[in-house]
Amino acid sequence: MNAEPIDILVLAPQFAHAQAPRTHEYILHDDDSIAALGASARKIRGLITDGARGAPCDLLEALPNLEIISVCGVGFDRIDLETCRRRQIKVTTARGVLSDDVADMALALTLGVLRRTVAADRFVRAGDWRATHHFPLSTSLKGKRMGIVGMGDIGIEIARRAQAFGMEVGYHNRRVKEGSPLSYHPDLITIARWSDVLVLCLPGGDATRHVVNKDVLDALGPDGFLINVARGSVIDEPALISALQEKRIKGAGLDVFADEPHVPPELTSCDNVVLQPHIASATQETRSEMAALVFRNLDAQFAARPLLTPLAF
Ligand code: 8YV
Repeated sequence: MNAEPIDILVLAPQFAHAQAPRTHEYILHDDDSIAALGASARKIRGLITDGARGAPCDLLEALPNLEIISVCGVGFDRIDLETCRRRQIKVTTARGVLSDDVADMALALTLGVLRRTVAADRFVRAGDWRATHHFPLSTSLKGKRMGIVGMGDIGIEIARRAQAFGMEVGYHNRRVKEGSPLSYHPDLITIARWSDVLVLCLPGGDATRHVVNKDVLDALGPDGFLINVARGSVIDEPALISALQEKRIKGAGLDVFADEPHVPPELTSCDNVVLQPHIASATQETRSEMAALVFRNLDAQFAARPLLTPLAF
């Protein structure tokens, strides 16, 4: 351990207090308001945050000596990158370690909605099996087309899994993935029209806000399903609710919402949706790898070594 402890502000305590190995000694400040930090604010050299909390402008303004933001997640839509660029604050993410679990969740939601496993569980618990002996037929994955929006690390893993289920996979991305054998669709309407299951795993933020709107949902159509493991902000949620209520799409599997943890009652009362509380990366294994990576990046920064997973921006 180096002699001089380094002050770190913690906005994501569940990660910072994990038993992650570290080579520096850190003083972890859990104060969640800038006022509570008081004079300590000047000492803060690192910030641990997550996708939900990010690093807004007013917080960065209050931390004049901040050098690095270590994000416990891959989403950086709530980080004020403009300020980071101007002040040369480095940003690292948990890129790589959570792709498998998030991809698993995309498939779990796909199975939940198409095979209706969650509705069938409710059916058994309610005693309806005994009463009616009949649960309605569901939908096969095999032979269906899955359109993936956002072909990054997570999209690649979703594609591999979907192919193992016998699905045909296509994708939409800002750029064509050179060498990918999957069919490329140049815009959201085109891929929605092509897909039976449209899976969203694109970055959040201003550039993608409400890109899944009424027109995209109508292109997906009455036999189509929507899966979202990206950010709630990418969907126009009221448009999704109308599409579900009016059966203009067949179902949805959602891990993320526009205003978490508030989920509109129109969604919780809807039978053709499966809802999760933003837990795609929330397994013991992945969360401890994410915490370890957070500290490995901080250790690298304070030992003047190259960062492991720097964000290029
Ligand atoms: C985490 C996420 O749930 O990686 C992301 O951006 O949204 C998730 O993996 C989140 O960072 C923890 O709050």
